[in-house]
Amino acid sequence: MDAIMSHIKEKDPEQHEFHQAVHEVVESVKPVLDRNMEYRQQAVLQRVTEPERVIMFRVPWMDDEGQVHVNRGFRVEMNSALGPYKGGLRFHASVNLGIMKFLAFEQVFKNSLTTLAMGGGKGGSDFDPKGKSDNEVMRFCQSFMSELFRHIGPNTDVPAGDIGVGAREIGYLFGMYKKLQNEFTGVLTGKSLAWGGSLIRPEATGYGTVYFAAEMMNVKGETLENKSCLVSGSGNVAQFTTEKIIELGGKVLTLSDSSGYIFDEQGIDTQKLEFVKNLKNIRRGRINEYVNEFPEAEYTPVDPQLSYNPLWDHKADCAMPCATQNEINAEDAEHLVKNGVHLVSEGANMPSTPEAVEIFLDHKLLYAPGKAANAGGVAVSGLEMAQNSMRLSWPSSEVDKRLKHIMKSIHKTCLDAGTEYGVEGNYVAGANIAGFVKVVHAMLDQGLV
Ligand code: NDP
Ligand code: 2IT
Repeated sequence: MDAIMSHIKEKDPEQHEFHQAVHEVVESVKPVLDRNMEYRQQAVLQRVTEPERVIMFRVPWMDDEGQVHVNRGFRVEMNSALGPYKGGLRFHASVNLGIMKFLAFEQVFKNSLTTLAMGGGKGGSDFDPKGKSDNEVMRFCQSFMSELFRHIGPNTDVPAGDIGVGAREIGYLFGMYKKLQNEFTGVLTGKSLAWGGSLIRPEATGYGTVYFAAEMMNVKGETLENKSCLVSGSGNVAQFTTEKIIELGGKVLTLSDSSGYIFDEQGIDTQKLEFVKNLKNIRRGRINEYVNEFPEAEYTPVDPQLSYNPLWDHKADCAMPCATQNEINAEDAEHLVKNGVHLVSEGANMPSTPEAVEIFLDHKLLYAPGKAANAGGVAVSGLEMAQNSMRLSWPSSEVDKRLKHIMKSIHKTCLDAGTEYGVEGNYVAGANIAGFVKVVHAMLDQGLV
């Protein structure tokens, strides 16, 4: 195990997020390797940590003033043992190869847990959509797809959204793919309803994160009713996490963006959430505008001098981080524990640092890692692919029923794997083991390819 980690670090010393994600999985699956001595000879760890293919390309585009810009595009096709590569595209200034590889790596095991036939991949660009006009975003998406189209396809690689890629971007990307390929197919998920999208896909990640939390509570004979929750982010995942918590009788106290966070002691109700959706999805504004509309709430801007995020320092029952990686550090985790939080369900990918995770596990919190808790999004993407193949669409009640069923089954799979390998109640180890075992079996069945 140590040899694997040092090999990966030596090869790509700057890919810290990738090292972090691999380290966690390698730690969890030690007992699996101990039970299956042939895995060493088969070099399964080396094989799952090396992407099958990495595509990196230039994305030139012109802004509204005629100025040309160049961004870098990526698609990491990590593992196709269980199906076509599947995973989102992220447009954010921080995107680099290490972040793409960590996300693609997590995606492999997450997709494995969904029970659907999907391999894992991830892509994106260091393009920053903030402050760009619709036309600039369209030209960027078209340029991005003019290279990506030759690498993807409904049975090869099926991208979707992630940070900075929502319905608008998926529309522009799909339009360009269709033009270049002269084919109308389900090559992307998260499409609009009128042209191949699935009902409940926009809601799925957030809803699934809350369904998973409800399952964990159920084991302890609890429900989300009257529970107060700290939610971070204010994008797709945060909005629908909030919506489902409200529906189940809980109370959401916070939302954030990269500039700061709002704290609303009275709770963000349906009407306030509608304001946030309009603010973020249509007007593309900042979360601080919330307090102009609802003066009972407080806004706190990000203070770069602080070593912790004050959002996590409020009394509450639950925390659902829905913004980005490593947004909860050890100090934040200590604050959560001190404030009475006893459940953490991750809507974002790898939002807790390894030190924070250790604190959650030491204090026996109900802690669900992103690859289990946020799998509802990609699961409904899988259902969108199924509907596209059949050229029909299911009603929302049907998709939601399947989503609930999938989240319930992921929860059980994690618990069962934990029990089987002597780490009862540890959802991190459970998710990693169950996700890994299925992928490795498929890889070994398919020979050395
Ligand atoms: P959105 O772009 O819709 O929203 C992202 C939110 O997180 C925004 O509020 C954004 O603030 C904030 N944010 C992003 N980057 C940072 C940063 N570096 N520091 C602080 N805040 C940040 O993305 P999603 O809601 O789709 O994604 C949120 C998380 O959920 C990500 O980790 C993503 O990988 C994960 N996820 C998403 C799925 C999906 O289906 N969309 C599925 C599974 C996981 P700002 O506006 O200031 O950038
Ligand atoms: O991280 C994720 O699971 C996503 N961004 C969704 C991927 C997908 O293919 O729907």
